[in-house]
Amino acid sequence: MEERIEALLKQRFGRRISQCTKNEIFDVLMEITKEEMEKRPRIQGKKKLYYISAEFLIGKLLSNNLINLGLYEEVNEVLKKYSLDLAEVEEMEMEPSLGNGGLGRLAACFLDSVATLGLCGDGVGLNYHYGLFRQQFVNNKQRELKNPWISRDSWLVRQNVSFQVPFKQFTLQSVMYDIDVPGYQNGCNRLHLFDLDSVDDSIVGNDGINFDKKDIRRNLTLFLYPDDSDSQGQLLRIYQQYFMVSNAAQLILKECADRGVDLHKLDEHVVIQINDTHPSMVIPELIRLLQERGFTLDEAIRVVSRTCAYTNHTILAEALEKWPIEFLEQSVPQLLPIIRELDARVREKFQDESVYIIDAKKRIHMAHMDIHYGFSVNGVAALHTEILKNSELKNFYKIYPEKFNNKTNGITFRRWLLHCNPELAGLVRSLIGGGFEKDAMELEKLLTYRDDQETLEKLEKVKRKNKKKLRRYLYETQNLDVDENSIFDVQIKRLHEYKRQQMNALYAIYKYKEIKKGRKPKTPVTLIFGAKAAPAYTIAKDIIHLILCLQQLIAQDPEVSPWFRVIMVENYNVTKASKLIPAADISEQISLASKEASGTGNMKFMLNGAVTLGTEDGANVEIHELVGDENIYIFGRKPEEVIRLYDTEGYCAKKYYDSDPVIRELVDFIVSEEVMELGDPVSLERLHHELVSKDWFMTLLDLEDYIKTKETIYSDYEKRTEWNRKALVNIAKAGYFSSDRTIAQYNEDIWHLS
Ligand code: B1H
Repeated sequence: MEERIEALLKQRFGRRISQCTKNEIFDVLMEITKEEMEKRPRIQGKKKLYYISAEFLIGKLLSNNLINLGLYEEVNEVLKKYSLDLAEVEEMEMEPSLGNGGLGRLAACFLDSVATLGLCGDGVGLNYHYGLFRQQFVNNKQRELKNPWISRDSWLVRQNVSFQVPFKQFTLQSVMYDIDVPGYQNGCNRLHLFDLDSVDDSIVGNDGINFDKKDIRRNLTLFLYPDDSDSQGQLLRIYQQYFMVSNAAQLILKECADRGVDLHKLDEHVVIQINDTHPSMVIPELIRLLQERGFTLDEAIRVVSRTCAYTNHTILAEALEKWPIEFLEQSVPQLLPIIRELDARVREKFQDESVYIIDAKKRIHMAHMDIHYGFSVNGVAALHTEILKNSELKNFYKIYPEKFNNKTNGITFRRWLLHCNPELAGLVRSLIGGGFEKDAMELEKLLTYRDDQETLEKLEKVKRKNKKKLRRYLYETQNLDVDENSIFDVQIKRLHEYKRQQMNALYAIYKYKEIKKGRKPKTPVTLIFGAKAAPAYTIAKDIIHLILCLQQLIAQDPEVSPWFRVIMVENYNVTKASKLIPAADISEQISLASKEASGTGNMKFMLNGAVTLGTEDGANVEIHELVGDENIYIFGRKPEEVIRLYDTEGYCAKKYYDSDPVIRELVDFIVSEEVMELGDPVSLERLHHELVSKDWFMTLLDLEDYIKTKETIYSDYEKRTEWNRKALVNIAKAGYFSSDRTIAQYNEDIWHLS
């Protein structure tokens, strides 16, 4: 390895390792990694999975690829010899932020596990030139900057594959780029990202994220969509989605032709997983392409319906795509006769408007098309799937009970343990051997150490080291000064009202006031946030503004800051997650029960020995069942109660505000002189008004219980041995949340790949 690195550096830069910059070393390591992946066998199989997704939040790849190829240690040793640190070299990589959050990151974890299990399956998506915006804080507000990631060398390899994609006004010619996906100690699959040569990065201003959304040829793959809040954006989104699925469908048919597959038996050779409704147009598009190849409509519908499976990721109405027919008429009219026919067949069979594909307002319900014309519908956590069956999609469940199934989400332990927390991985290995690296369930062996004082102390030491590391990182990157001896209480995820960062902010106000009254915590607390808000989501941005104002208020107050700090990490992304999670003591999972389909951050924290403070929501329910009451802190209204409150319009925020003086004091502090002085009165007033008069996600309902539970958790932290045991049990029970388990279940129940 040393010779190989030396030789390449010499050839490319004419220098020795000791004389090279980290950038140059990164370039060469990327090249070696690419060569190695090239040598790995492509995973083959009679049947192949195509996982189509508008998002693949892959994050930085160098270290993960090295780990999966079994080269990480070797490379690390070579660099160490020259006093270089692989962790610093990997910082040189641009982060591909090709996803918004959990849904995109899940797709990336799944690709890792599909390859690791040796299953033949590729990802298909779009090659966005700019990832999700880069977030900057200016005057305690979020500012959005463009976020390029394709620079110098990249993992993308341009392929000789190109398709004609027909739109109403023009036909576009695509080009395919591939990123290799190496399995852990296994062969490679691929991620195919489609693009256009005509896309023009320069139409975006230097820092801005605004551009002419009508110029499709030049902007089709420029941006990942951070939301779909304006209708011009929506039309562009339809162009993106059709471009994605038409390419996917043509790729599938081309690969079938190459393999000599009889298309009448497509379902024996291909399975398509539709990741949320963003790729749903693949159904009518495949039908259309099969008709072009001589299929009757009946034949085409039959075989496509046996090939496509749909995953639902949310019950939030605003995220369930319903496209106005006229949008498709303007962009992809060729699909409309097919969609109309699909709808007509539904109407013929079922006299129930709620299951129609086209509704009375002439909107196409993408999920409805998936359910009628796919063979599988899955939710992403047990509770979520039950809610789909019993309320959101209950009329579909009545028709097709056999299609519904649950696949609780998972995470790849290669990235979220081995790579992000080498200290912990090392400790675990020394205790139970390396078997857990292939079979995550072996982590349960840790339970034999639950009463072993020495092990519990070692665990605490690992956490301390990780906190120290994070402290240094936050100081170097954001000039933030955190107390490494404090409790790290962390909430990192997209900013959304249903996730209730505002409730955590109200707790911060409570704590601030307590300390002002002289009631100091035994151990200081650092409350850490990280979150991006969709640029057009006003209230979400107001919440960020409040948190940043509180951060400043407390930092400036010498009576409070030694005991309590609020910190908001700028530009939260996959890289930052991998540094924050290993250092966390408390994992905040406080969504309004029934609203978070699954969550996957909750699993990452658990695996790294943080204790969950959460509602009975999403996968928290399953975490609770696994670790038991003693090892988790559950609070708040249960999902059934919340659903009932929505059904009966039984929640009124104003009542809580008026009748409870504690709640009123905390909420009113948002518009107090102290805070208004630091911030923008318009934004703070708007947030205050929202909480008092609307509060769609019932913050005030759970606030009291939340505060009480948080006080309990902080005081329990003082009992060090018991706390460390909770951490140990959480790690030991995390094996279930390996995405290897999730993918094995997808394969067993849905895909049936050999
Ligand atoms: C999830 C989304 C999502 N559910 C629309 N839905 C988007 C919807 O750009 N858009 O229009 C983007 C994303 N994301 C998340 O999926 C759930 O909220 C999480 O609970 C879940 O863990 C994750 C993975 O299943």
